[in-house]
Amino acid sequence: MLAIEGHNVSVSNADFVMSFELEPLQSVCPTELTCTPNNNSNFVVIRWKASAAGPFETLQLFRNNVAISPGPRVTDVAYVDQTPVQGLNTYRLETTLCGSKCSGGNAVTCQGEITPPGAKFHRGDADDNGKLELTDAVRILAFLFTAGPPPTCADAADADDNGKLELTDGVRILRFLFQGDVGPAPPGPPGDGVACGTDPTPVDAGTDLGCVTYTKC
Ligand SMILES: [Ca+2]
Ligand SMILES: [Ca+2]
Ligand SMILES: [Ca+2]
Repeated sequence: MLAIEGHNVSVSNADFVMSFELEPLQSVCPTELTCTPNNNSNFVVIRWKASAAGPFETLQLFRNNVAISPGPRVTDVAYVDQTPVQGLNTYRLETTLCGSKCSGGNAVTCQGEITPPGAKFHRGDADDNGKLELTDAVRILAFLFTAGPPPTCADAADADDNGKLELTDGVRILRFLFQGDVGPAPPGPPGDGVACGTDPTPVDAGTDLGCVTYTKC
């Protein structure tokens, strides 16, 4: 209830106008946290969007539940983690703004995976079935040209080991299968007793695509 006290008897209700203005509440938490691992150089780029309600009062980034120190500043919207662990890295961003803490279920999280070095695979087996077949070329071409699922072991799909997934990788497999041309690069394709191996052009050469999952070794 609003009461106005005074002695001016000439003032009536009509002399007062009361108006209301509603403003939408803005989230005080960061949003859109993303992690992008770089397997060539073993770092993870973490990005987020700040609150439109203003700069955070505190901001702490965690990796696998351990606070990163020194971490990003309160005004930052990105951070490069130069020392991620091999395997899965789970990042959590906790902040406070206007007295509200964005932690626990309100914190934003994301995951980035750094490929363990030295993962073994068969070159050319893009669909990870332990055989080199037409389907491997199809898997590569479908990924490149029809938005098919990516090969789980990119190094296996990189048939010519040039550090890129391209049309030439599918073509190399097809020519090997049907024309007897030179086969997939070392460690070589499955079959004929060829053993699994690691990528001979590894991380240090800057041409490693990584091999998240290869199950047939
Ligand atoms: Ca295959
Ligand atoms: Ca290639
Ligand atoms: Ca390579």
